[in-house]
Amino acid sequence: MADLKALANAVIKGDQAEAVRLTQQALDESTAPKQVLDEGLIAGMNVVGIRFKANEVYIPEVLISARAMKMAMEILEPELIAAGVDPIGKALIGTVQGDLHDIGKNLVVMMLKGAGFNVEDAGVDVSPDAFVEKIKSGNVQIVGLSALLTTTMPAMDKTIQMIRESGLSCKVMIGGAPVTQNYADKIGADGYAPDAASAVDVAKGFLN
Ligand code: B1M
Repeated sequence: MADLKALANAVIKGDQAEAVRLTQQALDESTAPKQVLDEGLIAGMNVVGIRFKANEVYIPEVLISARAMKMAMEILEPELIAAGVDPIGKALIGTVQGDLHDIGKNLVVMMLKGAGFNVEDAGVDVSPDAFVEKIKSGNVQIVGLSALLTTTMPAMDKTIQMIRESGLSCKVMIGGAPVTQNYADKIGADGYAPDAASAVDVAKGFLN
């Protein structure tokens, strides 16, 4: 019987080799891919998210866990697709125009993937036009904008304006060190998250 608790623990500990081995073992034993995802990988990343929010673990540990999950996902993803398992939502995340900081944005991408979202990473220095184009072509429900510079925060405002003017119905959340809930309210963002784990809560809230 596949040990999905051990798989969750491997993700929590960031043990790549063990996460990959246990994922393969579960699949070899014909465990449903969705069960491997939910009770193994996502369960593990959930714990990491909770501990990160509580300051019990820090960014390096989160990155190591996310990497273990990513490696295991490489084996699991084709099986999930073959089994027709749908992601819980589609998100597009990028760092806004003029801004090259991507460490926080990458964490948000990883945590959302860990929570079962299909995430397109738009990269850095993404113009408002490029965001709109990607939303249109990608059937995106949730857009995440990251900014680390006070000078690039106005690009969030511009991007949201352009999304609204284009009549797109996606929800927009924003985040990044200089960003606040007040700023999110001011520019009409649908949500603000102070960290990557909270970004998952905000994104899930959009689906309800
Ligand atoms: Co830059 N930089 N940097 N930098 N840099 C800061 C941000 C700065 C505070 C340093 C300082 O002066 N004390 C300062 C900004 C000042 C300001 O505007 N308030 C600054 C500056 C000025 C600059 C340059 C202008 C420097 C120069 O060239 N003169 C330049 C700008 C380049 C550009 O973007 N156009 C620049 C360049 C760089 C590097 C390229 C060298 C490098 C970036 C490398 C990279 O990202 N690949 C860099 C770095 C590393 C930093 C610091 C040291 C670290 C940022 C970081 O990665 N933090 C930073 C100082 C600092 O913060 N101590 C600094 C860790 C990361 C996990 O945190 O991104 O905040 P953070 O993400 C958090 C949350 O904010 C949240 O979740 C994450 C954690 O859970 N979050 C979201 C982030 N995005 C989110 C999106 C969401 C939700 C939550 O929803 C969508």
